[in-house]
Amino acid sequence: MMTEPGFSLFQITLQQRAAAVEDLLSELLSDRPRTGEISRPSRLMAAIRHGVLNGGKRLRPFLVMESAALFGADGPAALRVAAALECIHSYSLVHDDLPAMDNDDIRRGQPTVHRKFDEAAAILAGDSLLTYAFELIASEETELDALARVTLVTALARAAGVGGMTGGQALDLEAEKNQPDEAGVIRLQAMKTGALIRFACEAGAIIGNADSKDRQRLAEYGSAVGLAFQLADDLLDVTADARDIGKATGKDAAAGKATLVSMHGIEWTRRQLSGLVAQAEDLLEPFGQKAVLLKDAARFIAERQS
Ligand code: GRG
Repeated sequence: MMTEPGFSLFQITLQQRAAAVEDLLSELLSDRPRTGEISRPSRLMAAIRHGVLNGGKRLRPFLVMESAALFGADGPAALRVAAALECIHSYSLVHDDLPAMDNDDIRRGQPTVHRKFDEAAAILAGDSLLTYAFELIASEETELDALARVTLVTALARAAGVGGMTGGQALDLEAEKNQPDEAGVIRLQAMKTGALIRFACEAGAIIGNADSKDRQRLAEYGSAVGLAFQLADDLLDVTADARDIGKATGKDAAAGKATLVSMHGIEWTRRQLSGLVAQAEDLLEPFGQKAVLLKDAARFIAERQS
C-alpha cells in the first residue's frame, strides 16, 4: 500500500480500522430496534452514541483487528468483536466520569455523558453498552463457530469483571486512601486498564483459531502493551496540557494517588516504556513481517501524546 506523505502506514491503518469500526458502531447503535428488541428509547440511544461515537482513538479495536490479521482473520467477525470491545471500553469511560467515581466534565474534548444528559442516562448508557457487547459476540450473526464465541465471551467477561477492569477500578478508588506499594500499583493497573488490552490481543488469536502457544504469545504482548498504555497515561497526567489530550490532567497528584511515575520519576518511566516496547517486539518476532504494525502500535502507545 502507498502511504500518504507525512503519515506512516501504521497511522493510516489505525484511521482505516477506526473508520470501519465506527461505521459498524453507528449502524448497531442507531435508533432502529434490532431483531428481538421491543423499542429503542431515543434519549438513551443519543446518550449511548455520545459516549461511543465521540472521537476515541479506537486502539483496542485496532489491536483486535491486527492480532486477527496475523492469522488471516481480520474480517467481519473480528470487526464485530472489535466493536463489542469498544462498547465495553466506552461504558467504562462513561461510568468512570460519573461524580461517584472520577467526577469529570470533559472526555475526548467534549462534555461527559452525565454532563450533556444526566447521571441516570449515563448509568443506563453504560449498562446498555456492557450488555450489548456480550450480545454482539454471542450472536449467531458473528461468523464464528459456537466454541469460539463462548471462548471470547468468557475471556471478555473475565477481563471486564471483578478479576479485571471493575476489580481494578475498585482497587484504584481504594488507592487514594491506602497507598499501595509498587506491586500493588502494578496489579491494579494490570486489572483496570491492562486486562481489556490483553483481551484485545488474545481475541485476535481466538478469532484466528490460533494454537495455544500463539494465543499465549498474543496475550503476553497485550499485557506488555497494557502496562505501557497505563504508564504513558500516568506520564501524560504529569506532563500534558488538558487541552491537548481532551481531559483533565494533574488528577493523580491532586488526589494524592501513587503511580509508578510519582514513585520513580519521569526518566525512569521513559526507560520502562522503552523496555516494554522491546519486550512487545520480541514477543512478535516469530510472526515476522506480518507483525510490523503491531510492533508500531506498541511504540505508538508508549509514546502517545493523547
Ligand atoms: C468505571 C467500571 C469502570 C471502570 C473504569 C478503564 C477505567 C476503569 C477507567 C478509565 C479511567 C482512565 C482515564 C484510565 C486511564 C487509562 C484509560 C482507559 C484511558 C482512556 O483510554 P484511551 O486513551 O481513550 O484509549 P480513547 O478516548 O482514545 O478511547
